[in-house]
Amino acid sequence: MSAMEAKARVTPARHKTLGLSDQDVLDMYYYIALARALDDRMWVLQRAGKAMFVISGPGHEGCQIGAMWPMDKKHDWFVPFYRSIAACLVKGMTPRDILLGLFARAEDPSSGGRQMPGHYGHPGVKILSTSSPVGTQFPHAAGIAYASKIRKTGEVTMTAIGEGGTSQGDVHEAMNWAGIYKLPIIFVVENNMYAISVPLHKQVAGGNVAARAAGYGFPGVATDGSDVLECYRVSKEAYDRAKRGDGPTLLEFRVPRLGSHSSDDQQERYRSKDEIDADRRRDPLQTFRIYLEGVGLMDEGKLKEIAGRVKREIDEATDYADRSPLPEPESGVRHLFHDE
Ligand SMILES: Cc1ncc(C[n+]2csc(CCOP(=O)(O)OP(=O)(O)O)c2C)c(N)n1
Ligand SMILES: [Mg+2]
Repeated sequence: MSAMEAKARVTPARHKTLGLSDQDVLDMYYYIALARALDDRMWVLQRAGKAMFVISGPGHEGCQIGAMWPMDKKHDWFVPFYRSIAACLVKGMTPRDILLGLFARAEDPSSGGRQMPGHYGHPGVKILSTSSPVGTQFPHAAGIAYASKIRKTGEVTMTAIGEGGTSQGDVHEAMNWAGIYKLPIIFVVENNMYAISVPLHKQVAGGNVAARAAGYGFPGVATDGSDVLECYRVSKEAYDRAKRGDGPTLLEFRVPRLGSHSSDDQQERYRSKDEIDADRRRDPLQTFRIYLEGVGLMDEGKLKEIAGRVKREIDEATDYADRSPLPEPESGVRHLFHDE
């Protein structure tokens, strides 16, 4: 939605009718701002030669925060993809954890500096490590959800992917399996209309990701990914459904793509200026701020306070990760061979 539509959607305390407190929505905004500032910092560090590669999620933050909000951060599982920064922050990773990965430091919780940046994982907060081949996270997540069901743990699993990744066979096998066994799982597709430079119509037959869920016997819902509260609403429904034992949901969030695919890409080469500008008008950082201002929860002072807090945290995390030691070279083969 655009800024104008965002203004039109400000109804008195829309968040309260969804069961969210004033503090909840302020915290949600804080996480969007934190993820965006972290994203910006990573690009600066890459351009300054401090990091080899960045793949991040500007524009995707609003839907990720809405999706992760209903989850039990300690009990439930998340199987992310490389754009899941905001979701990983809400789940319990810190800016330090993310920047330790960017700098490939020994203390990086995702892989001890062995993986590419953006391959998030954290055993302490039940985030399963991301594999590089897109689509593999779906069967991994379905496997976790199947184990939870057998063990009757009550855990819900959420996984996320881009719309291009849904072309992979793994995705369909996982959804089929999840549908058959009514697994407690939420499949999130963050549709930014491109898979690197390949547009949706050359990647997704039929052009509608959410519609695919019908083939596997569970609901698929398409939502404007720049409307944070609507993303929360559909995610809460999916979460409650999984908890009740009624099975999976496929959530397609149609998100703006504010940046290039990665630091090795330049989207201006294959997208028109008008198209990129139209996406910029749907920035969730802006649309959610408009909502908060509209219901009287945000003003200049509050914005400054949040920006200051975010900057302090990211400066501290950057210094910490920068000073942190690299892995020992001898540790490079750890976990590849059996340790005696
Ligand atoms: C199986 C596989 N094929 C190709 C790649 C290279 N690759 C990495 S990301 C990507 C694009 C994925 O696009 P999409 O799923 O729409 O996610 P987005 O990056 O747009 O968020 C591709 C082709 C890969 N990692 N794995
Ligand atoms: Mg995409």
